[in-house]
Amino acid sequence: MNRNARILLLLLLFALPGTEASAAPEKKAGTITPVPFNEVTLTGGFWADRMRTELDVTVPFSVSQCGPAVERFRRCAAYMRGEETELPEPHRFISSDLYKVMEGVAYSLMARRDAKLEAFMDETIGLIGASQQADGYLYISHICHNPSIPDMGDRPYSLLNYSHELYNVGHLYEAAVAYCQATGKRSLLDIAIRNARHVNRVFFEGDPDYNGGKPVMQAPGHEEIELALCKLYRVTGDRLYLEMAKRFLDIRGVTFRPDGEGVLAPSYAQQHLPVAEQMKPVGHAVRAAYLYTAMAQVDALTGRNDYERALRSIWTNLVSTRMHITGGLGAVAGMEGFGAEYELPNKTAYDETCAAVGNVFFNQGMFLSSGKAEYLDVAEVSIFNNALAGISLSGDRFFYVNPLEADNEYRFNHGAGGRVPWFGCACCPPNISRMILQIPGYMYAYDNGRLYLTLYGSSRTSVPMEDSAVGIEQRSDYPFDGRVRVELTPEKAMRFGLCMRIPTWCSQGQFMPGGLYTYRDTTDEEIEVRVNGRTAEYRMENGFAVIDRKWKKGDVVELNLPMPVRRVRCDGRVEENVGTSAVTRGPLVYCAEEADNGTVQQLQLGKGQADVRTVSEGVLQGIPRIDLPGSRTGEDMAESDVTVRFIPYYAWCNRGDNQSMRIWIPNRGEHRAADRTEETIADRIASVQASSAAEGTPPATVCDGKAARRSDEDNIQKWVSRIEDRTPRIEISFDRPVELSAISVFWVCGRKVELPESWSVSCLAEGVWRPMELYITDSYQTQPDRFNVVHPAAVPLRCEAVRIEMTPRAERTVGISEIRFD
Ligand code: FUB
Ligand code: ZN
Repeated sequence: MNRNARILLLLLLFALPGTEASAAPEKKAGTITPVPFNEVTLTGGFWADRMRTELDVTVPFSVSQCGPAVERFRRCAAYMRGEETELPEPHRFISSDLYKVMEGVAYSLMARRDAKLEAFMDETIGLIGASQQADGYLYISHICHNPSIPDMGDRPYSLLNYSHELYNVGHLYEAAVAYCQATGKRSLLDIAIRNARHVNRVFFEGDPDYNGGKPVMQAPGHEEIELALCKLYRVTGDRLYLEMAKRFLDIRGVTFRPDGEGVLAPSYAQQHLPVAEQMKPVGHAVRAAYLYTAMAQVDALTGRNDYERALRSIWTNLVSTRMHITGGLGAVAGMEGFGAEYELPNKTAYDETCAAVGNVFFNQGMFLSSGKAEYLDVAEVSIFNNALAGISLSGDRFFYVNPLEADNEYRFNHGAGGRVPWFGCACCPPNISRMILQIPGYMYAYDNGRLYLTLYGSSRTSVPMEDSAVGIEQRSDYPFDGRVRVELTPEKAMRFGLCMRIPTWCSQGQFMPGGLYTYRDTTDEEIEVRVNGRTAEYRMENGFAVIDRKWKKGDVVELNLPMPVRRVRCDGRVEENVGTSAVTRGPLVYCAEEADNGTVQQLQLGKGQADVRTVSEGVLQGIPRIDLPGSRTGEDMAESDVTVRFIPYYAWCNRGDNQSMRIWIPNRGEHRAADRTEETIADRIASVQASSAAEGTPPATVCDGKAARRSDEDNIQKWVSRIEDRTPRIEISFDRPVELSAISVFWVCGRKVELPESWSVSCLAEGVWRPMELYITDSYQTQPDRFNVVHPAAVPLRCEAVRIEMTPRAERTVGISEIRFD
């Protein structure tokens, strides 16, 4: 189909374009329409570079990782045809990762046609369609009658809190909308619509084939379908989907409340209260962010304010007590979620990439329904820091976990201590990828008589204004440079308000809204606004500098947002950061990394001038780095003057793994409360016993605080089982009960010693040994050269002793260099 035919088809399909194509018949007053990302052309600078990497590397790479997920559909389709086939292994949500990759592929096709990628899409859609039941149901493990019953229930929708059935199809809807927009092909959209109608029947009307014909009326454990239904509504104009989204929101915490602990706790999946009554963020951060996004969208689309109070209260609590300076949500590992107020650890911070992406969606939704720039300020911080850190500069290595400090010991990122190509649970890579592809859609927006510049960067677009349009050509090196030049080309001279976002970071003495991160220093550099070369009058409204005038072709607006280097102080209630500073410049958070500084835990930050220069070579080429005066305290406690070099946080760990890195650096000469030596779990170990021990390998070495760097190092301190011991175990007792949130094991391998076939952990609590229930995304890994980390399902886990049981490979022993407790 040629471009014109496609455009015509799209116009017929979708009445009005929004961030996705939009046909919303009604809008809440004040609701703002974004210019869709496929109508904004990136013309250079930061985002054009990232987009190139996306299209050249990330999208094809992600497709190459989808083999197992596609294969499951191939087998399911064969099963549906009644062919003899090996059944797909049960998996709760690997299909959703594939759908997210497909969504990204669709966006990439809007930017650049690619016959190979389109063929991948069409073939995969064929398999998905052939896997779907005639009634619209789509979840491989139940269709193939081989569910893992503890995870999925014994029949469809019987374990909704855990199965992810509706989470998967939510991502399917998003992919379907995107592919139809990209190509005009309805194949995936038809599958999605068939499924959505089926879900409506089963959940809200009653279908004789499900739940004995009674409407299920239960909200899913992992939100996603709600926001996806909003999308489906926007593109089809069919109000049913909006009504479904609202019903799923309104039954949440009402018709069903789990009463367990950990992942089954009522608050874990935001089911503790009706959503309109939830005033603080709780539970799993990705779920929460998707929920809040959907609430903002449903309010906007229904023209109601049902959730406004809750959302404002949740948002305020987030930004003032529970958000890392990187825009990260879900500080607590193990539960992947929100901890207590001001519980914002650095090294053990979880801050899942998906949660940062969800934070962007949520804040974008809040801006669109309120017109307030402060939401974009948070979205921007989240994009440029936590979210972008989730993907390597090369575009094919990823972080799931985004700590604010790394040393060579704590192996964050699910035990890797660095970036990895993909994950067993691969929610994050396609999430950050699809977000980057949509970035142009965050740049411009409009409503009656107003044109908003929301995220700066070199780009070109045309914005509908009244009954005509305004062409815009923007040039800017943002976020590296705060100068923005905009040339307007209205079709005819017309009056409207040009609204330019003035970010919190350059206008309010703090880095972002909420008061958690205030500047230590002041600056007298001022924001400048010029029109056609002359200083212009503007008024501030909702965080935007508004210039109201009659605009004509060729008018040029220049905005200068000064970007001095700023030192940031964290609210004193975040204990770890007392006596430290972070360094920011514009919306970017900077960090010190080992590649430039040696071990960064030895550094202190001094006072004095910053030197900002653009890196001229290597992988960081083109990125401004910052040098600041500081000192190093060596192992002998002697202090020497040094220059501390900082790079943007998003760019860390691109020069080798296992780098030490730090955002919050102790201030030189200041006493740090957090430096007090606190008792650790390791200090409470009373005994270490093993079922056997090879000569010269005493069990106690596994808790001596010294881990090997490589599993096959010959002369490391280790414990090794004896060959005749076929059920080796090691038991660690504590002098009094401890609270565990993670257990990490560093395996040894060598000549006779091999990584175990399998292993497991049991805990002694109140005198009873029980197998430790693992957190959902965890499994007992046996990776060499790194800590293999497992988290209990409910954290913290209180216990008196821990037992690790291992199954050695045939004719081999097992060995451990170190076991660590957090
Ligand atoms: O449960 C699906 C996804 O896996 C979540 O969004 C992530 O946090 C991870 O738990
Ligand atoms: Zn994720």
